[in-house]
Amino acid sequence: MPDRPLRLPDEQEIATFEADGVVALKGVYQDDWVEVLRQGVDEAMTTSDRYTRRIQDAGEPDFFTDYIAWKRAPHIRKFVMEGPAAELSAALMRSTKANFLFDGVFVKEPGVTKRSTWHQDQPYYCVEGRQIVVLWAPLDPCPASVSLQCVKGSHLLGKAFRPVKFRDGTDFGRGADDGYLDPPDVEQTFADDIVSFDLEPGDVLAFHGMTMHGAPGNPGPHRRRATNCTWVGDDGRYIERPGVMEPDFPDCGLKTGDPIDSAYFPRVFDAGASA
Ligand SMILES: O=C(O)CCC(=O)C(=O)O
Repeated sequence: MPDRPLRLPDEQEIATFEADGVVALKGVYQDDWVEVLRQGVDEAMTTSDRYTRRIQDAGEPDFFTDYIAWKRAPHIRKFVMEGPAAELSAALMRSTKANFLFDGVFVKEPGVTKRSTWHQDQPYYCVEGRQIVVLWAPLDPCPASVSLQCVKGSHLLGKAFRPVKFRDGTDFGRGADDGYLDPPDVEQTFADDIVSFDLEPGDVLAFHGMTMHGAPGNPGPHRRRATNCTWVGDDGRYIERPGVMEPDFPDCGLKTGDPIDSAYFPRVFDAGASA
C-alpha cells in the first residue's frame, strides 16, 4: 500500500482550481485507496447514523447519501487519516496544513432519475474562508453524463445561495434576511459555464467550497458510487449560521471566528511536521 507514489497537482492544475473553482485531477488516488474507499462505502451503506438517508423518489432504486460516515466506517477513516487526500488538498489550497472537516457518500443505483440539487457547499455548514476544498471521487467509471457538474468561476461570485435539501427542496431556515440569495436557475443563468468530465476511479474532481455544483440522475445500467471529503486550510474559521447547519458538529466546542485547526477537526497534513 499504495501501488504507486502520490501524484500531487502541478502548478497548472492549481492555477485552474484557483481561477475556475474546479479542476479534474486524473489518477491521483491510487488503486489501493480506491478499493479502501469502496469498502468504506459498503460499511456506510450497511450501518446508519443521523445523516444516513435514502432520498430517491417513490418507487425508484436507492439514492443513498451520508455525511460524517468516517466516524463509523473504518475504511473511510483509514482513507482520511492515511490516504493521499490531505496532502493533495493542502497543495491545491496552497496551505501549510489541511484539517479534515467531514466526508460524504453519494451512491446512485442504476435507474435513479433524481438530480443532486445545484448548490454551494459552504452555506450548508460551519466554515468560512478561502482555503476550503472538496475532493469528489467516483468509485465506478463515471462518464460526464452522470458525473458531478460545476459552474466555472462561481466561487468568485461573492454570493451565497440559500441551501436546500436534496430530498425535497425545502430549506434550512436561512434566507434573504440573513444574506442568502434564492438559488438561481443554474442551467438558464450559467449555461455556458457548466463543466463536467469523463472520470474514472482514481480521478478526483476538486472544487472550492463556494463553487456551485450538482449532478444528473443515473439512468444507465451501472452504479454511480462517489465519496467526497472536505478539507480546510490555514484561513478556515468556524461560523455559526442561522437556522440548521448540515452537517452540524454540536460537540466541537468552537465558536464563530475560531480557527478550524482544533483537536476536533484533525490536522491530517502539516507541511511543518513533514519537512
Ligand atoms: O455526488 C453527488 O451526486 C453530489 C455530490 C455533492 O453534492 C458534493 O460532493 O457536495
